[in-house]
Amino acid sequence: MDDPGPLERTAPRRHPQSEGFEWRPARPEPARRLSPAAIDGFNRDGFCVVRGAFTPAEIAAVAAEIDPMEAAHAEFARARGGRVRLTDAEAITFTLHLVKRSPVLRAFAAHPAIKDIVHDLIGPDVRLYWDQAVYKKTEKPQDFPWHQDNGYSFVEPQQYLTLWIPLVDVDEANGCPWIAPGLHRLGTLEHRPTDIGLVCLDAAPDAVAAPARIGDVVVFSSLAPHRTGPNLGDAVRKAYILQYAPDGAVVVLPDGQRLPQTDPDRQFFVLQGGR
Ligand SMILES: O=C(O)CCC(=O)C(=O)O
Repeated sequence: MDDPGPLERTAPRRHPQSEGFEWRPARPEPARRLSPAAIDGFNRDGFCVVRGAFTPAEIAAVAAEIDPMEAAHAEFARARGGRVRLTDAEAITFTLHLVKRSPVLRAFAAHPAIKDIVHDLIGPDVRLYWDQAVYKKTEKPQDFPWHQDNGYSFVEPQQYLTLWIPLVDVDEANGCPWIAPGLHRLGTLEHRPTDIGLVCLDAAPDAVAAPARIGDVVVFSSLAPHRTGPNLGDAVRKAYILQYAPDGAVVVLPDGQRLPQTDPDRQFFVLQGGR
């Protein structure tokens, strides 16, 4: 029998609000930064990797800014028994909304390379939707399981963009992202809660690893199922995650309420009329 392909084999289930979803391919005319191959790859697989978007000095400055805020967050969690929401101080920490506290990070969120990437994959009017640092510790190696970013809060339009920016070199050994290619075209999937996060797939036989070096950025759709593996290295795996949505995006609550995502302190424009 012919291989049925990734969509049928993993049998993910659609979120009820995503019935009828159709993927709108990115077709920038003209693109500012991404090659035609990167744009085709993004449309086909739900992700691409942009190499050398930032200098090592820029990433070092970002890490120096985040480190003390992450340390304070981990300490806050330890004072509460180690866990706060998804943060487990000795396994994985999620330090949120850093642009509110740091002019350096606020400026980085509108870096020229980022403006080009969001222009090419979203369009001319784009806001920062979310930012967080995710640090994976060595004490308790832990997966962060298969999920879509739109599985956490249901955003309309469902297609927004995650820039996963490594602050250290990452590979399969220290917890780089893995992506299940092609499934973004299904729209938002059903997720079930677990102790370590929401889960939309139990396995993804066609998953591809996205190793990346300092300066690179792993760019994926909010609809691309992804996970990160355990950090089996001997140093903290550090990433800064920036998410961008078209102006006008709303979070849709289960009761149908639509919440605008326009908090000026953290959901500011990075592109308006393409500039
Ligand atoms: O960086 C990680 O280890 C996981 C973070 C992630 O997948 C997310 O924040 O959506």
